[in-house]
Amino acid sequence: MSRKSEKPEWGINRRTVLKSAAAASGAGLVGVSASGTVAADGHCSDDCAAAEACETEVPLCAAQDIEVGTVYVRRSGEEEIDVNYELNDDTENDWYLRETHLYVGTTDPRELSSSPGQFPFSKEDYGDGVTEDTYTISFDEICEYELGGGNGKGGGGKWDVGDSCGVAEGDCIWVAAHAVVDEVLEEAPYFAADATYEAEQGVKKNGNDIDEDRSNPEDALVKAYPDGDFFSLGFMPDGDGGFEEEGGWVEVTFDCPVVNGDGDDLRLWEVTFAPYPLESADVYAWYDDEWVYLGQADNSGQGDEGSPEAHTLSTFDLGDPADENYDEVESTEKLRIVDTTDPGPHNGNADGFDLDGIEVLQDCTADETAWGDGCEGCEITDGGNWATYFQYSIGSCT
Ligand SMILES: [Ca+2]
Ligand SMILES: [Ca+2]
Ligand SMILES: [Ca+2]
Repeated sequence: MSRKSEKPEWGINRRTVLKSAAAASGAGLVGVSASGTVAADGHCSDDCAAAEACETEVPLCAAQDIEVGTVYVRRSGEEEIDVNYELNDDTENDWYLRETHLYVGTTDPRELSSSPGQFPFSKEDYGDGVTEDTYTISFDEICEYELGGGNGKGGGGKWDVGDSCGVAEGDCIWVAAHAVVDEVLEEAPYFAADATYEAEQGVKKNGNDIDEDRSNPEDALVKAYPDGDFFSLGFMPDGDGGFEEEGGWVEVTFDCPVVNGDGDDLRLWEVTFAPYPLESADVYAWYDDEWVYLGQADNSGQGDEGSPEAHTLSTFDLGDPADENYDEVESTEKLRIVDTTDPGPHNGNADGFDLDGIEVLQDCTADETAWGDGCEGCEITDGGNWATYFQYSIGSCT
């Protein structure tokens, strides 16, 4: 259904659009933006008072007051329109579309509800996020809606297609353009420099205190060796001349929760001078009010992945949704690393797993809700959930 390519005469040049829109409706124009398109000021009035136009645009607003992009509605063919979400392209703001839900219809959405989940068009499969997306909607897909079962207006009632579908040139349609957008606050990989921590350090195998330059848990956060220090977990005396199975530990609380993204999500950097007996630690992620075991970190992965020779690396995945054993750790804000080194093969000075850095392998992002014309536009429900709409009158474009 590649309608677009069949009708090259409908290709939109914004300057041309402006001219034709102005010629068609003269003084009816409500506002003209610098980019040469018809701005949608006034498009929420009941009589669709704004100019008929090939194209109209409204700002896409996140969190009610952050302009993150633009929503364009344009006639893109003899019997179709495009609704185009376009995020701002600048280095200050690094926003991505995660989901979009779109209402285009002939019924005033105020008679329905503000539930984006009920909108007739939606996409939730943008993967790692996109900065632009377009819905192409034919005139016969633009319908009346009525509120069906559920809790009624504003309360999650279901939207049913009404008696008629189809619009024509000159008709006024209602648009509610919702999106979930996120901003990359910190790009992966990065070290957990801003994490807070708690720790209980063990002792050396010979029972002595661990060296002072290996005893600050803050040194476990950012990989620094050989230019900085690390934290040795140590062995925990059992009071009976031996050691507990679990030794010293550190718990870190991330500034930004670590999400379970594609592939591995966390990497621990440890310091060992090869050759050396095995040192190990169990690693747990906090999720849903409990610790979920992620696996064992150890000092066997030396020199992997371009690390300096004294570093050993262990990577962890918060889980693969495709794996039937998946524990469903969607994200975690805390990590617990507890020593499990067997003291047996070690000499008396051994002090267990030497944690030098906790590296996050997924971007730190912040989700926001966004609406077309959301900054100052017209709300669907008075005093209800924030949700806005605007109107578009299908212009002649010739
Ligand atoms: Ca993962
Ligand atoms: Ca070590
Ligand atoms: Ca360190």
